[in-house]
Amino acid sequence: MLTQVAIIGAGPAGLLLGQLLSRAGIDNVIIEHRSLDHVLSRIRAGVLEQGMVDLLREAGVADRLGREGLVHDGVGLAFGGALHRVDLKALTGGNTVTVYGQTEVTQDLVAAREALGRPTLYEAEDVALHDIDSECPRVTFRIGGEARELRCDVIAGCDGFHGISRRAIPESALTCFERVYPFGWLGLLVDRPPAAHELVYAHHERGFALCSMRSAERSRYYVQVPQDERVEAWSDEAFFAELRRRLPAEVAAAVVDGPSIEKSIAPLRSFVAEPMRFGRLFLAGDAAHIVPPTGAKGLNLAASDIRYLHDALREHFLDHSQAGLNGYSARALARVWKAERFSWWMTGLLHRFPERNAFEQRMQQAELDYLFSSQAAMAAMAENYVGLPY
Ligand code: RFL
Ligand code: PHB
Repeated sequence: MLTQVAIIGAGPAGLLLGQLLSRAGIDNVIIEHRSLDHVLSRIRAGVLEQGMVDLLREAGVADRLGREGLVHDGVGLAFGGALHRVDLKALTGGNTVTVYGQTEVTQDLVAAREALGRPTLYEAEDVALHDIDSECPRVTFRIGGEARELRCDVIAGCDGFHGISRRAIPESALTCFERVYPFGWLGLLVDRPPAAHELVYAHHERGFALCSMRSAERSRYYVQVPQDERVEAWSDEAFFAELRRRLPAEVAAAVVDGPSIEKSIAPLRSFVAEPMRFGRLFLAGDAAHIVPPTGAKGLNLAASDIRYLHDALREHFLDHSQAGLNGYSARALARVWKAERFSWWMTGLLHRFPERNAFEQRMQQAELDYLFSSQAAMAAMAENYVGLPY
């Protein structure tokens, strides 16, 4: 099998790249090690920056997003028993975010790819990259026990944090930066109306909590839990009781209980691998970097990587220029590090850190107080939350 771009991974990064390339007439094949059902049922992110919405529109996959996405002009921050509002739109000169589940983005991208008749090879086992520092890289894998090979010009490593692409780069050619947080997020999805019209991020002495949503009828809630917590230890009742304890009274009273349709724990990590290229292999999305979910940046960073990688691949295949590919890593990383900083800052601001001493806790308190006493501080938070320009 032969193609121009072999894409490893059918997450949002791989699918979006495939869609943009296909529309530009650049041949591509996606290789995914899970089943289509698994890919379509993963519950993850929910908040899209305007830049990502615009990119999905350019990719021709934003019709349902336009109908069903919820545009939010502001976001709530709760601490000390009170709810404060950051007016994103007013503070950024008109920018907003859109609430639309990653699950829906993935469904729309899969449907668009099927409509174009482009190949995605699901349930691929033993995926391995070869000759990535040559002009003729190859991908080998097995499907249903049968050995297969895909020859290509370029490989896009879009296979997430646990994928094989980053690991195919020699250790000596990669520098990794990492911070693992001593807690995770226990998330619950429920078919009940959200507690508030906008998201509420809450700092409480018992730990962080977040009220989010997928639609006017479906809510997504999170509570901070210790790193080694097991999801089986949490009944739905226990979850809702803990969530309410961490919210201001008026928000807690508006939470509507119901049976969970999904409940899982996500660890929190900051991670960056530099550079995002080795030879003909280009990393994008979670394969190259991870942010803690507090700033809602992970999916959006995957989208900005794909914006840059797609532009570079167009230059390579259509204009026969290497400049874009040569500049890809530096261009992507400049935006990645700023989102890493924001996610790290927001995580530090809102969580309970068991190791923080009394002085550090007062510093955290002072930073929260300062945020809501200063237009400049709030504007800095707002401009990062809606997403820095591409
Ligand atoms: P993905 O989504 O992990 O997709 C990678 C794909 O590669 C496949 N794969 C392989 N395929 C072939 N061969 C192999 N060896 C392979 N190994 C893996 C996988 O099966 C998968 O299909 O990475 P991608 O595309 O880079 O997308 C990144 C986003 O998924 C991620 O950043 C976000 O979900 C992070 N995130 C959030 N981001 C936001 O922007 N806003 C949010 O509100 C937000 N909330 C979240 C989040 C992530 C969470 N979890 C569970 C980690 C909330 C949570 C709870
Ligand atoms: C979500 O709805 O899943 C969500 C929203 C905001 C975040 C993280 C996750 O910061």
